Amino acid sequence: MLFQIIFVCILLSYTSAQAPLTKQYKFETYFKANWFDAYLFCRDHGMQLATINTPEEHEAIARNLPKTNTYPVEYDDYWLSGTDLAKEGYYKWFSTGKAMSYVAWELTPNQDPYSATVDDVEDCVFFHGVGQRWLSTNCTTLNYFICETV
Ligand SMILES: [Ca+2]
Repeated sequence: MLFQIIFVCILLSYTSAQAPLTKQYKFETYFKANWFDAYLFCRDHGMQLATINTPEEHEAIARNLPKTNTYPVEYDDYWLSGTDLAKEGYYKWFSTGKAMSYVAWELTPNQDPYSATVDDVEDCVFFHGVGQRWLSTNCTTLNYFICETV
């Protein structure tokens, strides 16, 4: 009996540590939606708008991003659930309520690390298909989006 309890505990901790590898994504490319509709669509389908918590999750999305255009701009942009709508400059994952433990912002030349992400217009985070990094833009922009398993 004691052995069984210990085994279950080890199994649970192993499963927890490996959680990012079991996450499944749905790249929604049938239609574009604003950030709010994207969030609602994912929830309505038993999933949540994607979060990226580790470099491995970032790579998994980058590797599997659908090519929706033809060369040279093959990749569109995809909403993630990051936003600073609640508090300017403090980006969190709206799907989980968690602060960003890992970030992969894309900065263009001449932008300092903060000017790109702190304003009251560009409040929602998307995965920039061409740059393979994150940017923020107006939440009413129409984009494809990524749902993930809860
Ligand atoms: Ca903002």
